[in-house]
Amino acid sequence: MIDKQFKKEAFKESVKENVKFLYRKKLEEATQEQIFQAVCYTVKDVIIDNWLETQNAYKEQDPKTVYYMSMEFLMGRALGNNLINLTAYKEVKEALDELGLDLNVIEDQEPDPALGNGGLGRLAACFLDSLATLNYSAYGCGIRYRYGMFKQQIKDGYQIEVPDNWLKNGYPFELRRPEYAKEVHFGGYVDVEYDPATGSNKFVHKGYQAVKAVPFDMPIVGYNNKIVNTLRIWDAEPIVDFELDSFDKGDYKKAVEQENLARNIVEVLYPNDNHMAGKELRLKQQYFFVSASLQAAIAKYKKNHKDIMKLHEKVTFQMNDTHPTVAVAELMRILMDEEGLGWDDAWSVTTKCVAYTNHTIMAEALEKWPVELFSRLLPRVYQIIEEINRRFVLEIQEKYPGNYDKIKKMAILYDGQVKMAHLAIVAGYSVNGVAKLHTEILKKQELKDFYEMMPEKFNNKTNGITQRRFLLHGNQLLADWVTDHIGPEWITDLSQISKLKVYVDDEKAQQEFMNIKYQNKVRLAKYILEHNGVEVNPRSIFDVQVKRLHEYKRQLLNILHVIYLYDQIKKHPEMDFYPRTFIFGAKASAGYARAKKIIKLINSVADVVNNDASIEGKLKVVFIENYRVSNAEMIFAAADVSEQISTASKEASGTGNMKFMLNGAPTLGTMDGANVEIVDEVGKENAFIFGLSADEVINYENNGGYDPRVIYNTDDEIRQVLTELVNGTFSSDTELFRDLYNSLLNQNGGERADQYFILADFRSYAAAQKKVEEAYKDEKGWARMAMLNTACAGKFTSDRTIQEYVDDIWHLDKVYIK
Ligand code: 26Y
Repeated sequence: MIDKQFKKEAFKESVKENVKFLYRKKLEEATQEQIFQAVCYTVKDVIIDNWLETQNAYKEQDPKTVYYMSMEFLMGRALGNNLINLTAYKEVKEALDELGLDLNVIEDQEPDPALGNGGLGRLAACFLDSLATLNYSAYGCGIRYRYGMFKQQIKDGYQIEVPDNWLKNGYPFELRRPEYAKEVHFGGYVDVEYDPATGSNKFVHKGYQAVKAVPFDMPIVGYNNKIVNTLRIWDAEPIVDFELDSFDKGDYKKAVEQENLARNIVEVLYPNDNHMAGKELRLKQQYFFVSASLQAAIAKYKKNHKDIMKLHEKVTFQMNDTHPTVAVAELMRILMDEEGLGWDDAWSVTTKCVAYTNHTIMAEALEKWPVELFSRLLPRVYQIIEEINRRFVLEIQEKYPGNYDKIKKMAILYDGQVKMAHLAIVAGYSVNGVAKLHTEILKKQELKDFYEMMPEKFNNKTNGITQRRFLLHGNQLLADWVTDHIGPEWITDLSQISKLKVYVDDEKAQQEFMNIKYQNKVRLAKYILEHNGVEVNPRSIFDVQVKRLHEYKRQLLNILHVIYLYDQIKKHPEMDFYPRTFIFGAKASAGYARAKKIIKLINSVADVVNNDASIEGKLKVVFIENYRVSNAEMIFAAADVSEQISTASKEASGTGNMKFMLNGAPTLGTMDGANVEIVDEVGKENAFIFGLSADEVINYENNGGYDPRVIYNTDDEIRQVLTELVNGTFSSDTELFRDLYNSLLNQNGGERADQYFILADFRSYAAAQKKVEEAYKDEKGWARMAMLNTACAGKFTSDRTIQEYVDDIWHLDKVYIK
């Protein structure tokens, strides 16, 4: 099904027209960036028609709609993905070829819209793709940050953060919708006024600062189904224009403040992943987009529905972690103060409309706001939270009379803090974790008291990824090969991919599969040479760890093991060693000193190892600068080994693990997050599992930790590796890595020695790595294992995840476009 606009001749004409129209140039005179814009406008033209039709169909069929509320949408580039989902990629590629243009080069002109940090933001993006593809009415609701995730440069081995001005040249796929602007209010105070109309008191918010929220819509194209949904991201504008003469002095000051407030609110994405900083501006961002989104959703509902008490029949709000949880109180406020409902009615509607997804058990990621800050910034909303809390505490007391410990552990307001997770759980009609193990840990540990009190709310939704971006677009060679063998159904029904299992022992298929992997490795090697100046051998094992840098993800374990291998090769030059390339990619939060030190260590080890001629290129270490969605697609396609080595119990799910698996890279990992389910699907003989279990880790933690010094004192090789951190092997400054060294051996304040169990797992990791090497030497065995990973990845499509959300939580209706 090819839209008529994608007939080659028409397409070529349209691109030329757009270049002329936009830039007053002929095609030959245009820059690649200008051609990119022109191509996007041609594509957008097709999308707009489908977008209109979809929204008309929604109006007619009136399906229930999910609003996916998220501070982050890590979309990645849209052009290639849109062409893929319009099933026009190949035609457009050929048409551009005929114009002497290279689609890859044009795609490379697009900035990565990086309005997210990592897993949580990318999950939101995959969900939008699946919702549209599965014919569900959905909005993504977020913030149009002027600056997304920073660009990472590596200078002298250190991370430098460079602002990401992604809107610099204008983003061709967005649409400004000023007619849907909403006002959002901050600060001020609440007055109680007698309302003669109702004969009761009402609460009036006064003396606030106002900001105008202006939506920008981005099209979310479903795969081959004409559906186009909307990602609505909000920009902030000042409400008052500067008409100086119309202001007295007080208003002038206020006007300046409102102008500044608007300018600051959407300025930048906080680059913290799994770490709460507690900044006032962050709470402003949260309330800003939540309030605007709720107002818009309710206005839309009211256009063709009279009874606000039935809101939940047409609308559901999914809160992506606690970041948008102020939605609970804001919805209550709108229902009471603007729609005139009483408390009980408003609560009844709210608790049928909001649901909450938890993405982490890391204590430092839990959002808690000081009451002082919260009540000053959002006085009316805070008042409502107080009342929600008062009623909930009564419920606790009724259920557990005299048990004050329960109140301490579960209250929303406690110790001068607003606990956002508690608010989300109390109001949410569903609370879900993101992998089986994670949900079990929530129920048995982190949220135990809540689970005991309201078990019916808790459920699991194991994460997934979209195969359209991470196989069809990212690995076109493999995608074509899969389609040649089992047909194209896998594109919208990934369970079909299990049909590849019949080929895993077929030698021809094995060779083709591994040959594709080789070509993808050559492509990555070229990228590495261009971007890092390092030559890597595509015949070596590509062992890859790409993800945010965090201590719990244990990049440090990986690099310490590289040092260990280096020592081994130096000590036993004659030893059998299969060439290995260790590839890292990771951004560290700007303020996370230890994470940044780990980046420096990786680069320092790379410098020494890559330049040591005596090891004859057996070992290479590469740190890929500025890891992001666009280069991720290429990296997954080229990986032989997927490093998923978090301390068991710490990684809620992981989604990179699924992308590697789909692209035929076996997992080297701990029994953590979704790794557990990957092993369930592929079999543990087709993965390399090591390390403490989640239970063991939790057990140690509940009993005072463990003593890494015992290992240090008894294992000479481990001691040698650690010593090299501080003896000048990797830096002439022997103090440079002292903090890393100390973190592994010494308790520091409240922080235990080696709190992420790196030494505890080291030997088991090294043994698993040895098994990887042995397995890789067996070419056929490896090909079989790699193919099985692809063939068993069916469960990990976000289409499956979304269908589970629909069946168990959202209950949406399918809509078809004629
Ligand atoms: C509080 C704030 C600073 C904050 C900001 C970002 C807290 C957390 C985050 C991001 C969390 C995140 O990305 N979590 C990841 O979510 C993925 C999708 O569910 C999981 O696969 C992954 O294990 C989890 O770490």
